[in-house]
Amino acid sequence: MRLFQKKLPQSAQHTLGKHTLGLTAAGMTGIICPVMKTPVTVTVTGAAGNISYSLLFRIAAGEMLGADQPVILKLLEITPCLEKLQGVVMELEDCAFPLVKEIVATDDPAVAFKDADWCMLVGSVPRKAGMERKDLLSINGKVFVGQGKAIAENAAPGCRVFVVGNPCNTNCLIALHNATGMPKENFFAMTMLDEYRAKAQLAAKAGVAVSDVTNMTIWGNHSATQYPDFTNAKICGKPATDMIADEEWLKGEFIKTVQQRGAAIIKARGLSSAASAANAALMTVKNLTTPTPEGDWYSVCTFTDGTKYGLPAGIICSQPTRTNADGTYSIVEGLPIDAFSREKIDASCQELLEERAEVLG
Ligand code: NAX
Repeated sequence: MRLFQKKLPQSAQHTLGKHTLGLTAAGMTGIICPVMKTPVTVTVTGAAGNISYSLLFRIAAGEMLGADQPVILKLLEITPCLEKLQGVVMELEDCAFPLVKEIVATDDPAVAFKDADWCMLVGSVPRKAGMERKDLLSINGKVFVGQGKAIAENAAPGCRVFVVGNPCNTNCLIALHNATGMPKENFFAMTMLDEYRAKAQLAAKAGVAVSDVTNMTIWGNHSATQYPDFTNAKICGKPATDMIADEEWLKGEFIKTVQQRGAAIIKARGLSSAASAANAALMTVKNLTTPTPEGDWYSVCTFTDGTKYGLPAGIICSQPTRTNADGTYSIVEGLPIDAFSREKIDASCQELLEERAEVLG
């Protein structure tokens, strides 16, 4: 195990704290520095990868947990990538982010997850040519078994786990099953990028700003079977289907574009989505920690109990979600599901059940 750790000296922390609060000359003017919040520990896996190269700097800048929230960053990588990770740590240091109180970089999950409040599981082994989906599930399954156990054994009470690394729904389910003693409600997987992709497509088609598109649900799996639900989406507060009369486009090209957007980006860029994925990861945590505006919701994958929308129990499935004033979250209930939507949602859930069957045991 190799580990490098940078803890800012007390005096530096003090100075940085004053910068955060905009009190640069407090000592000279006699202004008393307000007490800083207790740092939140954020663990990020796959920390030397593409998504993390955007994600870490935005967390450090306060864009995820707030501009007044200090953070301790714990970064996990596999041993061959530790040198690359050291370079990322050096760049983080060179940003002199006032909110960053400590950076730990390691290849030991027990060290990385120690006292973690948020575990952002970005790292996973990518699918290579000739690899079947079940091969990928099996390789990553082992990673998420180990990480689930290490989180349960080391993380802070109430820690929340958010999986980005693909296949993220099933990786999340594996971590959840191995994190003995942790509440199932504390496990999430990402479909926020798909939600944003869907909103952008609807906005472009309707000729409105993307912020005018609300109530967008991604149902099911973060895969090509996901269903972006235009039937319950709104544009400028009205049903999207009233604002976009082209039903053929909604049922065809729209869904396909959202489902295939990741592949289209790989084709165009030669690399998979990174900055947009980091943005979506950041916004998911922000949504989960901030009360949701009245009347709206967001998409995130959570553990199903089998009582809502006919979704099978025991999978990690994307659903319309709201964060309550007390910090808990609820699934939005009572949305109408027409026959077209039913078929799409069931197909994606079926895929999740198949993935679960493949990794059982
Ligand atoms: P990269 O390959 O650039 O980085 C992944 C990093 O994870 C590598 O540095 C690797 O060394 C590290 N890693 C592998 N196994 C690890 C382990 N056991 N512990 C710690 N680190 C480990 O991929 P990147 O572009 O950053 O994408 C990361 C993951 O996000 C991929 O699985 C990707 O498929 C997934 N995505 C998920 C999305 C979503 O919406 N849920 C969208 C974007 C992205 O495709």
